[in-house]
Amino acid sequence: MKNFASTITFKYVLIVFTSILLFTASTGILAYGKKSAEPEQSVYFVEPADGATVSQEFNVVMGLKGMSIKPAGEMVENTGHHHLLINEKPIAKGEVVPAGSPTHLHFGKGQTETTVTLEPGQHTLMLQFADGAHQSYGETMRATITITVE
Ligand SMILES: [Cu+2]
Repeated sequence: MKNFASTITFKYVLIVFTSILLFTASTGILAYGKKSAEPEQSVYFVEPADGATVSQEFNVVMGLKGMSIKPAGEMVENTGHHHLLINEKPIAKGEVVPAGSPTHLHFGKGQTETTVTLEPGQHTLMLQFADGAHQSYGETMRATITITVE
């Protein structure tokens, strides 16, 4: 009788334990899936890669997801153009990306590629997408990398 009872108890504990394990695992997988989901709208560097070492003259290829490119001047929702900020601070959402600055490059014609020449050393490159009036879309449409120029 004692053995029978302990067998039942053991089975019960096993079932409860397995259930908890499965539940934890499934919620864990769900939470992980949510966390790793990429934002629907973003900009990114196709080239160069973060941490890359490049020669003084190098190509920059700008990627865009979830919005479309439109030359500057026209204000259409979810459209805009790229900006490349070299060793600059981020531009807050709604603020205008400065014009006529050698470190704030506008791609107002809708370009997605450019060639940059920099002095040797470490540099920060920041992509900032902005609307037809050059107003920053803020952090969600920004990407930053660090490169070494040799
Ligand atoms: Cu602009």
